[in-house]
Amino acid sequence: DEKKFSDKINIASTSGSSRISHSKEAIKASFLDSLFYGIGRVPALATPNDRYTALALTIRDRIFQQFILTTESISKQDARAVAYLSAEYLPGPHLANNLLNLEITAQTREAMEELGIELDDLIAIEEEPGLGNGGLGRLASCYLDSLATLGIPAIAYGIRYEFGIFDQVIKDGWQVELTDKWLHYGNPWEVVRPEIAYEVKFGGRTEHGADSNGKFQVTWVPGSEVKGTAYDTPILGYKGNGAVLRLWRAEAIESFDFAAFNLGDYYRAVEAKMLSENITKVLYPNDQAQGGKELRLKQQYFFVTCSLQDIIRLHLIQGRNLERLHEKFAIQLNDTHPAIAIAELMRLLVDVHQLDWAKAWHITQNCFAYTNHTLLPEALEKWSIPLFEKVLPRHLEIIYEINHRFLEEIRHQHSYNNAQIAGMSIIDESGERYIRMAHLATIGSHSVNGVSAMHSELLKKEVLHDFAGLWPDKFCNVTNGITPRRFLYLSNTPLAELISSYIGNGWITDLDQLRKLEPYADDVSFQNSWMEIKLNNKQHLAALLQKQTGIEIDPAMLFDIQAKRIHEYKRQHLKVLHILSVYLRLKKGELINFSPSAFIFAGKAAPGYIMAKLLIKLINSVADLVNQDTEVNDKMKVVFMPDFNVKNAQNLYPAADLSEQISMAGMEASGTGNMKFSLNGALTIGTLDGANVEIRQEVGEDNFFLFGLSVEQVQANKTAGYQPYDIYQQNQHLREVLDFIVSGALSQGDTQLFRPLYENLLYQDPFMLLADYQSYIDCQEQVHELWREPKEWARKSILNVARMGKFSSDRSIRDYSDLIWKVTPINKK
Ligand code: RUG
Repeated sequence: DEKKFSDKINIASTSGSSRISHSKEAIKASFLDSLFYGIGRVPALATPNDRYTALALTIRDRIFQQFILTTESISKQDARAVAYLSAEYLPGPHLANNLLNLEITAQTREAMEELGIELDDLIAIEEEPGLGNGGLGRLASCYLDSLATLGIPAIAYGIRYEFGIFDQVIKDGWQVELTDKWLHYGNPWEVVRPEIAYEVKFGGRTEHGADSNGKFQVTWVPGSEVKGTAYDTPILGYKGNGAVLRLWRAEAIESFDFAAFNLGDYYRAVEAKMLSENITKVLYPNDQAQGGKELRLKQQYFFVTCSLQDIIRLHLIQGRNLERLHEKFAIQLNDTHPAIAIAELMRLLVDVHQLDWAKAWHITQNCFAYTNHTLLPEALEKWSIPLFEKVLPRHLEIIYEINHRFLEEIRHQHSYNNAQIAGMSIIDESGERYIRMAHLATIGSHSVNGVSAMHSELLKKEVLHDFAGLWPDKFCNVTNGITPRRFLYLSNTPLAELISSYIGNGWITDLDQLRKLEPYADDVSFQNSWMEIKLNNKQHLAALLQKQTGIEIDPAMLFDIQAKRIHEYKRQHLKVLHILSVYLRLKKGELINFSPSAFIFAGKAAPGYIMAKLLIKLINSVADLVNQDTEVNDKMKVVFMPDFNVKNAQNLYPAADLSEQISMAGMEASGTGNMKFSLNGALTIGTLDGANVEIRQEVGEDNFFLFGLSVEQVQANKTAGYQPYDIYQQNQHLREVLDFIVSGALSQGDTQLFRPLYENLLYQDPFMLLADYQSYIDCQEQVHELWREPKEWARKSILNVARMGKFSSDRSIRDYSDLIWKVTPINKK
């Protein structure tokens, strides 16, 4: 009898029991229990992975202990909760972060030592879940960390991809993709919930008619069905509270294939199972251009319907009225990837739960809020109508109805003209017909936000201009943020400890407190400790890079790092032009004052993005030339760190002197790497793009290296008919650099290899590298001037960190909570 069972248990006293204490002895005992009884291993036969798994299970128990307490408080307080819908997450390795959040790293290290095990060896073997492409997925994970830390009731929904983002290796200078292995040795952090599973329909047709009571009813007769099963990973916040990451895995519905099975067609039955499981097989590896792929649409719908069915179950299970769903849940759409949720919630409310349209629409609009992450036209998701109709016929009808009602409203109540109406319609009818997912998300949400001040303004001016005119109050900005726990405390512990020894450790949960460092910016002894830690971090990175690439770099060099997805708009090739300009000038005996520099790159290119892959080849070709040239290689080195992921990133940020944020103005929605570098004391060289603008405002103009055209100047240049070839002709130095790329010197005499890149720059240059070239080169001279004054450099580095408070994801989550979700933290007793 369930009720009796739950009545008998006092959660608070049970989970506080000494059985699961945080002492060294208890950790040791739990570790051995997990090894023996959790995975059935004796120490003599235990592999490193067994030891890792046993420790992970030991820590997981302690996370659940906190987690159960949070869940109890949430259900008692009946607080409004956030449901975060994101097709991508990049949590990074869990073990070390969980130890930090539980504050048990020291005793766990000792416990392991007493058993003859090095904690760092176990931390090193963890394969991270690469369930995202880059910034968008990592942002979702930072937000989950902050939601948990702040104690805001939250559940994050996503997809349990069997294969996440590919592993990148470099062969002969080229990127080669290998399949991701994150589930290869199991995943001790997750718990499968076979009873939390929902049916998901695809395809087929709809039937319109009266039901047995004469009520008009639409029935969706699907072509196929699969089941989505929940896999939960508890996410612990700093010091205690928890949130859950619930990922859906697609499975076959067994009964569905009985017909085939009974006919003796065993293979067809198994094939159907295989096809079902395909839905969550692999993450699509493009970070910007998406769409057009049937499986991708299926993935999106699959995780959205499972999540919404789950939200409705959680709501009803407590005896609440469905008409008040929006009072209980704030549902955030992370980009348009989950935007089909608008139509799906309408379907669930109207077709399944029989609410009338107006009520359902009220609930839907008040539940959803939409975050836009890009202005790039090719990244704005749209689905061709025939494809969409094939996969989701009922949703197409619902979208038509939403659109019809919306267009009627703007035509009659707001007197919009035909051109405006066509521009705002959910259906793009300018050529082949498409569904514009950003329009659906905007119309179906009560709030739309961009991810930096500048991006939010551009969103209102450009992509969603007419909507912003219609509903000015719907639009707001929430500047992105990063978690200081993982990206300072965990990955740069020596710096974190130095900071705490001067200003206390309040900054860990209140990043604005870093301001207290300002008075020490001129303190020589503080500066020395600061720079000594940086040097140690650089030594550590240099050792890692040597292991990964064989390239040796001197830790005393200026570490100049660009780490992010490889994309033309991010302009890794502008950095290459700078490197080549230095190289050519050093060869001519110029630049006598040049401070030795290590130019470090990291980032993955989408497998189908030819130009981005050629860029990687170019970087590695430059590296080969420079690193082997004894005339210059004590002055400069070039390294491409393979396989940029959270784990590798945690080694890069703490070791950077200079952070490269050099995208063309107006292109980067926000960027978050810019924040991670700066929080670790790197100075930024950057354009006025995305969150760079706000970083510069915060750290002060004098502590930021600014170059390049502004958004307005970019626009003006375009309008005037930008001619990159003229710049090439006028700037002799630039001409030498560009011509060098196709001279064959980088490619064993092959003058064709890099020609596509060269010609693109000379004749199109869509991201205006040539226009920004001289300004960038001049700005780099300023960087080197400052580097020659170590005390000034240290001062600015300290001020950068001291002024980063705004960029904590805790601040972002508070903004979302106050402006959009109207949620408050729970009180934990
Ligand atoms: O490109 C953007 C970054 O500027 C931003 O910082 C990040 C998080 O908001 O999202 C990135 N992004 C945008 N990733 N995918 C998209 C388009 O779907």
